[in-house]
Amino acid sequence: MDESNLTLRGTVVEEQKNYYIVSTQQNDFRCTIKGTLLKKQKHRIFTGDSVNIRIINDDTLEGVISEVFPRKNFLPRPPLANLSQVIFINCLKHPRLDVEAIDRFLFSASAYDIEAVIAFNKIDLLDEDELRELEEVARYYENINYKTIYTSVPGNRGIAELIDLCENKTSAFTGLSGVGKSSLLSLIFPDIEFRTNIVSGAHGRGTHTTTHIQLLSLNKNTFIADTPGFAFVDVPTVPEDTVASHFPEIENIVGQCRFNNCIHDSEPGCKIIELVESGEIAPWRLEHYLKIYQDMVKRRKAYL
Ligand SMILES: Nc1nc2c(ncn2[C@@H]2O[C@H](COP(=O)(O)OP(=O)(O)O)[C@@H](O)[C@H]2O)c(=O)[nH]1
Ligand SMILES: [Mg+2]
Ligand SMILES: [Zn+2]
Repeated sequence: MDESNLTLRGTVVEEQKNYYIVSTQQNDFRCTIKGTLLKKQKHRIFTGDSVNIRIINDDTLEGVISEVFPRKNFLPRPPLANLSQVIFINCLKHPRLDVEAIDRFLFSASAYDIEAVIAFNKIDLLDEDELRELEEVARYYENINYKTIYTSVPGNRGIAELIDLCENKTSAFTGLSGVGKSSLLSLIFPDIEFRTNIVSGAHGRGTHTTTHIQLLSLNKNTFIADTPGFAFVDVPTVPEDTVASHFPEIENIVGQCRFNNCIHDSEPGCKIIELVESGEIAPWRLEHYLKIYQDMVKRRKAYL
């Protein structure tokens, strides 16, 4: 068959065994990779990659990926390229809110250079006191410039705002198992069936059912990925002296401690410890920063 000269720009939305699905402004095409590109590119092509494809057959919607554009960012686990943002779904109850998971997520997103949003789902389960407790946590993160959003699947609360937030972007929904990722996606994509988890057991945890990574298109410019429960459980390795730069409220007062190599552990004249004592910095934030810091020291020493 003759190859046409038509080239289209598109986004890889799914990786299959022997081909990729590429979404363009016109159609989705089933694409292989151009041989010379395969040899030239040491790295693979991933879901989220921005590519040019040459149309092989406009009727059967087949093409060949002829060019891969440089990535803006890359999330390794699960592999996703060019994310505009990651939305970390949480809830206060069922499962219980885990601020350490939030802080590890925020650190990772920052280290990967991906915008982070914190969503609090299942607000229908909360009484007034619990809602106030949640708002207090949310306000802390808002004050250090993170975007937060409240949602609940029953009653469709916050769903329009969530969709708005995703418009014209590539987003990944992530979060611990059972927080409601699949349920929220079902509301956004009513025609697609998502398997939802039953939260079970004493720890209120379910098991994740998402195994295949795929970008779902809300429209030609809006893509959303569901990610398995393990996404963001591991933090990436960075030099230990850069860990603080991923904690905005610590980064913000860098240079104000007595010692310029202060790691904000127990040094005298530490401004961060002072701000924790006066209630301006949350104790759990310093604790999670230090935990990641020590982890990075340990990782570096393991390589020596
Ligand atoms: N009450 C309440 N239950 C929810 C909400 N969202 C999800 N669920 C329930 O929580 C459980 C886990 O949801 P699922 O979407 O599978 O979570 P995932 O593991 O993050 O994909 C299911 O039983 C859902 O019906 C919500 O906003 N409110
Ligand atoms: Mg799920
Ligand atoms: Zn300090």
